[in-house]
Amino acid sequence: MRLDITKLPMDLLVLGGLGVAVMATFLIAFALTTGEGGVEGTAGGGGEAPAGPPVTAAEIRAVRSIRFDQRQLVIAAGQDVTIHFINEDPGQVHDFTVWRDRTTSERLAGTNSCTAPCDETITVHLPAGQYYFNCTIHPQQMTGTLIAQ
Ligand SMILES: [Cu+2]
Repeated sequence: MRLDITKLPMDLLVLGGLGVAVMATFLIAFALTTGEGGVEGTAGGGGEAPAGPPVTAAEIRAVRSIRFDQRQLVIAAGQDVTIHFINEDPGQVHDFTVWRDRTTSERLAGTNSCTAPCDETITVHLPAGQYYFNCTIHPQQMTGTLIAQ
């Protein structure tokens, strides 16, 4: 009887400790997720690229009105990467074109242009570095940086 009484609080303590640990993990994971969301929201300021596994399948959207949903796209370097371009800017013609740099003298890859709603897919294979992308229909309004790392 006495043994049971002393044992019970110990078990509860252990369980409680585990519960707190699980809760803490949850909170940390949540905080990290929220933090990343915030960074994405302010993308365009440039700077450090988000860490994580190499991105071999990226997605970028043309959205209302006449803009890309991202100013910076980070992909894996030195391997095939599929870029899925989704045009959801109603009635507008767009494409997604990758250039060596912002002089747009050397075109590296690009989708066909299409009128929303539509989508196109290309595969790129780029050495590590910083590149430039735009929509050739709206080369001033729709631009961004492509980072292969
Ligand atoms: Cu465009």
